[in-house]
Parts: sequence; C-alpha cells; structure tokens
Amino acid sequence: MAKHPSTAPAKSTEDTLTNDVLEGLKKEPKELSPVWFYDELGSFLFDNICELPEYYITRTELQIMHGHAVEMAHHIGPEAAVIEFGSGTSLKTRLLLDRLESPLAYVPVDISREHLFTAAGALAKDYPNLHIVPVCADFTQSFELPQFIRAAQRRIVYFPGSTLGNFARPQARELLARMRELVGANGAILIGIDLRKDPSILERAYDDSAGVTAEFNLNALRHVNRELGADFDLDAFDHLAVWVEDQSRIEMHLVSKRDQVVHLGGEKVRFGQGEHLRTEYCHKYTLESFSELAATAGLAVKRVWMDPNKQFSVQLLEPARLQ
Ligand code: AVJ
Repeated sequence: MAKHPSTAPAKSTEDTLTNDVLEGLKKEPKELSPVWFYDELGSFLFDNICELPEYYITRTELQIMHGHAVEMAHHIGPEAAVIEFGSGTSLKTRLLLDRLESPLAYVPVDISREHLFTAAGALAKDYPNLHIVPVCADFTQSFELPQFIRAAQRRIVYFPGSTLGNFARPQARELLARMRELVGANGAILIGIDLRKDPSILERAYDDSAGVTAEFNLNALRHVNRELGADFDLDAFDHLAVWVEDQSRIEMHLVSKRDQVVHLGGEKVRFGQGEHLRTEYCHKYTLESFSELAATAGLAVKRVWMDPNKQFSVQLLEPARLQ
C-alpha cells in the first residue's frame, strides 16, 4: 500500500519549533506566537470569526474594497505585479485584481505550501490570463522574487486584513521596510489597517458571545499538543481579550484556571493559578500613529480609504522621496 507522505515536521524542524515555544513560555509574562492558531481547525475557526456580528474587521474592509477598488486600481496603474503577503483565497484580492488594468502577475507569498497552492489553483481557474507565481516563504524574513517579477512596470505589495497589527512596533517597522525594498523606488504598498475605536467594541470583537474566538485562542494549545507532543489541558485555561491603552492594542491571553504543570520537549512548564499566557497582539492605529510608523520605514501615506464610520482603513503607501 502506498504510504502517505508525513505532514509532521522533520525532527530538526520540530526541535527548533519546540525551542521557540519553550523560549516564549520562559518569558515573563509567558508568550506563545499567534502562528499556532492556524492549523486546519484554526483556519476554519478564523473563517467563522470573520462572519461574526461583533467582528467588524473583515466585513468593513470588504465594504471599503467594494466602494473604492476602482480608485485604488487607478492609483496603482497598468501592468502591475501584485505581491500578496499571505495567500489570497479571499474576496478582497479578487476585488483588487478585477479592477486592475492588465495586471502582469499575482504573487502570493505564504509559509504554508498547502494554502498557497489551494489559493493559487482557485485563482488560476478564474484568471486564465494572469501569471500566478506562488512563492513559499516566511514573509517576516527576506525572500527572493522570481526574476521576471522584478521586470514588471510596477511592483505592489498587497497586505490586507490588518495583519500588520499582530506585530509589535519594531517588527512592524521592519516588515514595512522589507516591503518597501521589495517593491523598489517606484513601487507601492496597499495595506489594511484597523483603526482605534471605543475599547468596548474592540473587546467584543475579540471575545464574541458565541465563543468562537475563545475556541480559536485555545486551539493554539491543541496545535502545540499535536505538533510538538505537549500536554496542555484545554479545559484548564480561560480565554481573555483585553485592551491595553498605553500600547493601543488588544491582547489575547489564555489564563490558567489552576496551578498546573505542562510537559513539552522533556521540560516542565509551571503555570500558577491566574497566570497569563499572551497569544496575540492586535495593534490599533490612528491615521497619525500609522503614518508616523510608515515614515520610520521610509514610507509616505499617499491615499487613505475608509468606511463611513472610520472603523477601518485601506492605505496606499509609497517610498518617501529623500529630501
Ligand atoms: C487575522 C490578525 C487580522 O488580529 O483581528 C481575529 C486575528 N485574532 N480574532 C485580528 C484574530 C482574533 C486577526 N488577524
């Protein structure tokens, strides 16, 4: 019988991942990277989050794309190569591609080969004239573009979803700077940025009444258990979403319900009752604070599109001209 190729990470990769996770668990407060949310179940839960009445983000960004993608496309111009950070299964990407004038290529960049090829395959079917060039890479590290993409009229990075909000300021700046380098002097970045608003709206968006976000948060532990052989007890943690005013961000935490010991990679990790494990940052910007951040990465805000209630923004950034 044919053996299925293993989807488990190679031993050395697993050791690296285990060390990364252990390093976070030794911090004060304890931390776990949000990448652990996204296994198959996590991606499914996230899709469900996007449909929740409290989670305004996806719906609002789509509304902005529906209303303004024509204008965005006009600013971008013809024969652009669109490089998306993350793989575009989403409607947002299609709204942009549909409005662009003879786009040259679409380059989704994703660390998950599976996501990448599913997304690329679906788009290839609907856009037979578009060069679709998937790149399997971790976009938080530098990576190479295929040579012919470098030759396009204009290179554009598309980074929807307010995913930049997951990064602390120094990492966000680094990521923006890398995008600027990737698109070059006449390129541009089209990025979705969630805006500051009443904290009670934000806390509800990250702690919905149906409990989907709680399940999504806990799933990070399930994922670590399966992938790295840990023994987190999912029933022994509570979901928490808190607004941290001085950092202008929502933080998702898991709070230990009791004193407990978790085993991982031959080590014991102790949790006290009420101890917090931080699993995600979701920074919320004002137009001013985001434009300041962009400036530190050598980028200028050229255009901002918002919904009528100014809940969310899609912003066009270009390399700032040196004086
Ligand atoms: C996918 C990073 C945009 O920060 O709103 C949703 C992830 N976390 N609910 C966000 C998320 C909890 C989401 N991003």
